[in-house]
Amino acid sequence: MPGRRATLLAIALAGALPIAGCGADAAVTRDDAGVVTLRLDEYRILPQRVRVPSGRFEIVATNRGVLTHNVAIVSPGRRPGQVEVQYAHTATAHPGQTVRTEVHLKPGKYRMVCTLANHDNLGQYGELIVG
Ligand SMILES: [Cu+2]
Repeated sequence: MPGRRATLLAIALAGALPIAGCGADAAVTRDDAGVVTLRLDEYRILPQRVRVPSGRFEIVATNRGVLTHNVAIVSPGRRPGQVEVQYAHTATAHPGQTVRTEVHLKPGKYRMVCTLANHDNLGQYGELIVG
């Protein structure tokens, strides 16, 4: 069955390719210079799932929205009233601005959130997987 072989090859190739944007799998989005580039708008952090190798990296976030936004890296498992550990955060980015912060995290799962107003509750968050 030649068709079956081609299908299996296509599946293997799809699995090997990094997926940009908010696909089902977290993409490796750190470039060779150790920079993770994010896009902010109402009310999203894109890509929504980011996977990076452990170690130091830099988050560079550009605000493409019409409101101000930022990005903070916080501990996972947020519940109402629970205090989160904040590992890093950018300055506030006005529309069109790019802000950055350096991060050095142990392997694990973290949340990326906008800490302004109730943007997190409106969906402006993502998942960061380190290691
Ligand atoms: Cu925001």
